[in-house]
Amino acid sequence: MSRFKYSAGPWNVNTGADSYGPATRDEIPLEEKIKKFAELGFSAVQFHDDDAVPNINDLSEGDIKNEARKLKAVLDKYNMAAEFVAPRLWFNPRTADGGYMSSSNQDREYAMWRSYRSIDIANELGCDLIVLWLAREGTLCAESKSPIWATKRLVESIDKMLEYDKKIRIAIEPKPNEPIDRSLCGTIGHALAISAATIDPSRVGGNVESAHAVLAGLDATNEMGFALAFDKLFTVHLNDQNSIRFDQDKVFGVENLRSSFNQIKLLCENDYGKNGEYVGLDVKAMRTTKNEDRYKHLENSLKIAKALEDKAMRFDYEFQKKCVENRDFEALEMYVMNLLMGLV
Ligand code: XLS
Ligand code: MG
Repeated sequence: MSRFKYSAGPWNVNTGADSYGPATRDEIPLEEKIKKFAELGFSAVQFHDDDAVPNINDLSEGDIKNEARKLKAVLDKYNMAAEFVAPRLWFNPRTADGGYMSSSNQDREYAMWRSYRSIDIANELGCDLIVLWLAREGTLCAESKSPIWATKRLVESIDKMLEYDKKIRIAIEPKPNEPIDRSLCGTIGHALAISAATIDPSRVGGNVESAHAVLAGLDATNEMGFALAFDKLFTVHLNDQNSIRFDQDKVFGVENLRSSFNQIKLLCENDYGKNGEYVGLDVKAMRTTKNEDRYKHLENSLKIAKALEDKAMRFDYEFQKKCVENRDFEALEMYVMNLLMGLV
């Protein structure tokens, strides 16, 4: 039995296409993914605006709400909740130079249109959380925009969302680079500074993704802990990452098991989920994975997360206290290794 409610996104089950080659697996209809997520033990689905409402750019505001309502019926059929909606601001030609930080007024307006529609969709799906993964917010050419100007545009855009809907909450998902060269909001510290500058900081927090923290050269547990210290960890994206390179979204725990354990332990210790937060996974299958195995990475991530929950429950806090008093961190570290290796 898990103490958490887990969620996954439809993009977590993809075709395997990457920047270097075409699909290696078939596309799966959304309803089939939702059904399978429910079977695997997930409680909620994470959505991009256009996962929820395909062809969103061609539809009117009314039609978008109608489509979202249809999706809500599908979610209800499988007893699944929607966790959040994230405007996918990195795919459209109008966001080539970013969304909220684009140098073009018109393109910034388009980014706001997508953000308002995401809020409308969230309302129809019965969730109050918008995730902003700021994919193209920053610079490709360092001299192309002022970081001060761009940062202020982000605050302004979030303020507009907060004004548009008095209940909606925003979780910034920081990432230091990729696809942008230099992000302007690369860590949870940046996200919380942005939060503090908005008209309602209580409704702006973060979504810490394990892999993104690694890409920033930081520790995912401490990033999550930093947000928790200010009640700002609105959600998490658990996954794993082999050092500082392209974003890998690996199965949770397969690269940095000790860090993954500490992430789960932190969430357990702080009663994460008490305000309804989900433990989100954001994992990708390897490109080599065949059609018949295309949910395995999600299944495995869930198994590992739950196994680490068990380990966290068994953590010997008395022993830890003694080690800290004696400043015997060698013993403490070895205890953690033994725990993870199944030797205690
Ligand atoms: C990509 C992000 C993305 C967000 C949702 O790196 O992790 O998947 O979580 O927009
Ligand atoms: Mg993510």
